[in-house]
Amino acid sequence: IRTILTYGTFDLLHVGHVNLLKRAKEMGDYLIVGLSTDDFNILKHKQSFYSYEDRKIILESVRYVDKVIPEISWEQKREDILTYHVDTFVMGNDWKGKFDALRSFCEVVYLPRTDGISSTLIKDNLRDD
Ligand code: C2G
Repeated sequence: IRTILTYGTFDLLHVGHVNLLKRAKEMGDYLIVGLSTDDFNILKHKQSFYSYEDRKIILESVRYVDKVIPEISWEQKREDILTYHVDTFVMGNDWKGKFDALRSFCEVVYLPRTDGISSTLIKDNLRDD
């Protein structure tokens, strides 16, 4: 079976995330998501609204997702690819080129982002001030 791997914070799950997960799953049979922990979010200078536990529960409810693992460092991708025998590593194209070094371990694919939606946009528009 073809195993696909992707990473992200996936906060305030929205259609941009779902489109990415859907297209990633369509590239194989089994989709693993490396979900950024709250601590790793700090390293990414990101603050998520939902905790890791809640983001994990929400992600595991998505029909395209088969397994969720914690993303705790920038360096774990290589070992995750080897551990899970990953065939294809997928990210949105805001990361285009950033993970090309992984091409020696598996296929690397950058998919177009979904325009007009982001967790930040949602948060900014919900603010009532
Ligand atoms: N995404 C998308 N369209 C959007 C928003 C997000 O396709 N409108 C994609 C991103 O490109 C990414 C995935 O959805 O592939 C998850 O988005 P984030 O949670 O913002 O991921 P990010 O914080 O970029 O984490 O080690 C990699 C990092 O953990 C990536």
